[in-house]
Amino acid sequence: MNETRHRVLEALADGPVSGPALAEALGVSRAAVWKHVEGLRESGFDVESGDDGYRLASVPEFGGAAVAYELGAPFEVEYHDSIPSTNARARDLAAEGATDVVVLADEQTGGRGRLDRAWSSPSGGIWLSLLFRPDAPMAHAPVFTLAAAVAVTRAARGAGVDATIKWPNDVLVDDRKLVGILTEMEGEADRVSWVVVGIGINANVDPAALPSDADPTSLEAERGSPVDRRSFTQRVLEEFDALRQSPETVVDAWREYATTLGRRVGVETPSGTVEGEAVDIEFPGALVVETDTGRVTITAGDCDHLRPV
Ligand code: BT5
Repeated sequence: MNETRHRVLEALADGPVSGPALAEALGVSRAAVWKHVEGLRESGFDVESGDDGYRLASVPEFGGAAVAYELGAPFEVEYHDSIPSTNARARDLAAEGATDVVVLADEQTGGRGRLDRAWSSPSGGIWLSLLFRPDAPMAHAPVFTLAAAVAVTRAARGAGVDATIKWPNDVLVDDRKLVGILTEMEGEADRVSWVVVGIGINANVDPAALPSDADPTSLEAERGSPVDRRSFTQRVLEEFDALRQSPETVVDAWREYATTLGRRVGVETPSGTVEGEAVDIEFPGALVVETDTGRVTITAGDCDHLRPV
């Protein structure tokens, strides 16, 4: 949202305020004020006009302007009603040199998971990708995936949903999948150029409309009522922004919400399956598994929680 529109919006929120008074306060013409008010209405903001001037009556449930309004994190928001994949769009923006942008969509038609798996993204979800350029070596990049999981888990708990994290990137409720995270990046060994953290949140969607093999759930299904997607998204972005600035705190925060630690796991890695008890996580995100033949540290893989033997 441009700076003047943002200031108009803030003034309306404190309103009522008359058009001429607003024009004078912002140093713009009355016609410009009117144009911004119309623009806000087109974005779904309900601006009432009465005898004493304009007043903001309600904020849209979702959308770019809604999420940007009163967002406490320095991300620009690019919103799409429908897009193939927010990660693909964020990668294009990365190639153009952009940073600190969040691409947000109500629906994805070609959502992607890891290893080219499909990610089902019907309307009503929160499908977003964060593009940023951390000052970190490539080897530290996994910490941002953990940070995203912590951020969403906190937002979910704030919305009354008892979310936990399965290593490395699933947010679950009682072993049902609520959120998936896909991190992509580019850079050289000693320096990350950009990171795109894609977060797929089953917000107000019916789990029956999602692939059943993953045993999916949604915020709406867990709460029994829809979640406010605007404030939920803002909370995720604000939590993530704070965590990315102190990566050294992320692993401790992650441990607090982890459901994997202390469980028997089977982790499929490129060099075979590792089975044992998950005992710890190490910076920047490796899982430590106690196997029959000793401790193994795994940096990447697909993790299954197994029944205790
Ligand atoms: C993930 O992959 O969990 C990462 C998903 C990342 C999606 C976000 S949405 C915004 C951004 N834009 C994108 O295009 N992607 C990111 P993975 O661990 O590979 O899990 C994929 C598996 O989860 C699939 O094979 C299905 O079994 C299952 N699945 C698909 N859609 C699901 C959904 N909406 N909820 C729960 N499970 C789902």
